[in-house]
Amino acid sequence: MSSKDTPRDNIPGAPGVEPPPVDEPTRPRDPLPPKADQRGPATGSPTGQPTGADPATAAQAGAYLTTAQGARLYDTDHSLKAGPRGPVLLQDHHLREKITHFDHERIPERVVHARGAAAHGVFESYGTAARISRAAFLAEGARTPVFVRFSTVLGSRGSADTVRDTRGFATKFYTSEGVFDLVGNNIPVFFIQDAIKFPDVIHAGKPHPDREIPQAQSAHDTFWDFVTLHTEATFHTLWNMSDRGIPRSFRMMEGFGVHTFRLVDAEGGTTLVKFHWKPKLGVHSLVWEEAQIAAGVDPDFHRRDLADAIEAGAHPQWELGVQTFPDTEDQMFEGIDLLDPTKIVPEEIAPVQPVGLMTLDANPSNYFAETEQVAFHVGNLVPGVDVTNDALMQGRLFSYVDTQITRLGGPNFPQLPINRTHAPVNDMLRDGMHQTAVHRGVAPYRPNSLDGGCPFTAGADTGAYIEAPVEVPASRKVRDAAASFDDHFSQARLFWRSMTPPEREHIAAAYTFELGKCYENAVKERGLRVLANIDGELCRTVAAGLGLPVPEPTVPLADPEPSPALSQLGGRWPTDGRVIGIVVADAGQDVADVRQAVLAADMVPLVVAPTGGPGVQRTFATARSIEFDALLLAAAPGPAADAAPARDAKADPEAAAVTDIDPRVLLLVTEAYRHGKPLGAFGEGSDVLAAVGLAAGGAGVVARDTGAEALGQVAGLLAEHRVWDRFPPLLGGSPA
Ligand code: HDE
Repeated sequence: MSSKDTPRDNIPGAPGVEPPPVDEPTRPRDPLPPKADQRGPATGSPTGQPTGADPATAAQAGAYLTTAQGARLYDTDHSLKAGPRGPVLLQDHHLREKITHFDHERIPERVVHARGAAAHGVFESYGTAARISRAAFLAEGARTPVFVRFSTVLGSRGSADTVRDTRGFATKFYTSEGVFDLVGNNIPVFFIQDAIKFPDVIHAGKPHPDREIPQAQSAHDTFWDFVTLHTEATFHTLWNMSDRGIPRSFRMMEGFGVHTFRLVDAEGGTTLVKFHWKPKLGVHSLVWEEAQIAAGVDPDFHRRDLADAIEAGAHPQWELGVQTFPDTEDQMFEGIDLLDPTKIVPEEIAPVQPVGLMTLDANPSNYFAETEQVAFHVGNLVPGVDVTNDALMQGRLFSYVDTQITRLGGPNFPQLPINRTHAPVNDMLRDGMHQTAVHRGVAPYRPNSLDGGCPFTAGADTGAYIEAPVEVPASRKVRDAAASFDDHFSQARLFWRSMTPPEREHIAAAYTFELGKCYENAVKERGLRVLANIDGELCRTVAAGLGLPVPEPTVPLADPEPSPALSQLGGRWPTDGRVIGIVVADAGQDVADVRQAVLAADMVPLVVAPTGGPGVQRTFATARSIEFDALLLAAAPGPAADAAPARDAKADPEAAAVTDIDPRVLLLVTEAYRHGKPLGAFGEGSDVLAAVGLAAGGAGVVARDTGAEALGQVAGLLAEHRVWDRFPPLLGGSPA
């Protein structure tokens, strides 16, 4: 990063490009430029042609307030009235324009995946897939601009980020051959095997239709009623109940195309593939209490994390990889039906082969224009990438365009700047709401002679998208599925058996919590019947929590080989962009050295002091443990002036009575400890550890002479994400 790009004071999150004055500025000047970390969509024309225009031309210009038509205004605070105390005049165009536009600012939110955050980036192809796909973006060295939107599924636009849910991971590749959208999730399987059931699963997961509660949650009767009756949802539900349902960060999630795709090479040869995104930072999760606190304290936790990391220069990266399978007539691999989206192919039997690297390097410059208006579609394919007969995928091919027409107000949404292709467009689609192309000619039809016969159809040699001419199985018309789709439990058991002890604890706790939040006992009992078909110990643990009898399994329980790739534990990963809280005694305490050391390690230091002041990012009143990945204790601050429950309910008077340390600091440390976060003390900071009964040298708790030494230890622990030794196993499990 150049110094021009460095966030102000090295702390991301400044609202604007320059610090504001205290007094309102009155001297006219042009709009400020965007922040260094921000970028808008490329400035192509609505018909996909490069214009070479400066992106600033899409932004507003001029120092003076105007109407939408560009007429300058002298007042925007008073309506035009018949005298200072008189009625408002209908003539007031400015009033009407301002209010009318405001009245229409909202558009319908997405029916699913309404809550999201996005970033711009680039995909660089290794060329390793060129052998199996003729797609230009997979050719060696090809660099393709991308826009990625991450999302939760169930919640409304304003819901919290850290709820237990599947996450969307949708990537728009602006390739030279047209837009390719890889619209995936962070979980490799789905609740249903056929798109016709999508309204059912979503209606069950959304809030109850009578009271419209709970928001953005699966812990309620209708969800569990459905997934326990409709047992093909078992495996996806288990993923949701695992730590995958509560990611630490969008930057630390895997992405999956879910369906099997068909790649087509230059000679027309085909290969079946499953797409995987592998995050360079590893796959990490929150712990449930942390997720719940974050949902209240910082509902924008994931959105902020992504934007801050990019602003701080910690640009997240994912490797795109494919599992490849021969395109055989039965479309099976090692007994696994590749057309069944409720099944994975374990990476141990079909390794993920890297094909390129994606780097997200810029934040959007406007949420609505970009993140909200982006429109993905599973059918946006390019030559070399084709679909399969997966009945879930086939229904999606219809749904995505259809939903945009309502959401984005008509059929011309591909012309919105964020959706514009970078390949020239010559369609025969005309008119419609918000048409921004200015078409020429008189013959938007084929065949024609009046426009010289243009547009012409292309062939394979001129880059046409030609569907792979695969055989369609000769059969009868039926509403049915293959017999292999009836196995709903064996891969759930494979997943359970692949988990380490702490991961199993989290799963058992999640089921106990979610089923425990249901009102109806019948639903809980049915939930236990499903668990009995996954694992006896899991079922017994949850049954004990629910206070219900343990049912017998109704299917034979096999003992499949565990798939270590499914576990999130046991490795060491980069810590770029992780947040370190540094607790000081007062705003004046000099921790410049340790701050610099945190920055030098590509992490973000946040100084936490009793009150605000220069160089302080959080106070004891504003800080909460969930925003820090680890804590450095540089002092043992006494109770601050606001350390009283009347001022701050977190200031537990009982804690204050037994120590002379501010009770909010004690809460910070005990919560961070409970959530498995590394704690490093230096100087008087060791007194805080003693006050909460933690011994230096205990699991993930270190005391050192200097901040640099303590940071070194903490960073080493953070590479494993959490201090897993703090969670002694109660259940069995594969060793980490
Ligand atoms: Fe989607 N899905 N979906 N979905 N989906 C939508 O499209 C749909 C499915 C996914 O950030 C909608 O533009 C059907 C699987 C993501 O804008 C809608 C079925 C997977 C996003 C829709 C599925 C996904 C969506 C809502 C059953 C993972 C957010 C708004 C066959 C592979 C994209 C919109 C973004 C969004 C339909 C199942 C991923 C209604 C009918 C499986 C990441 O068209």
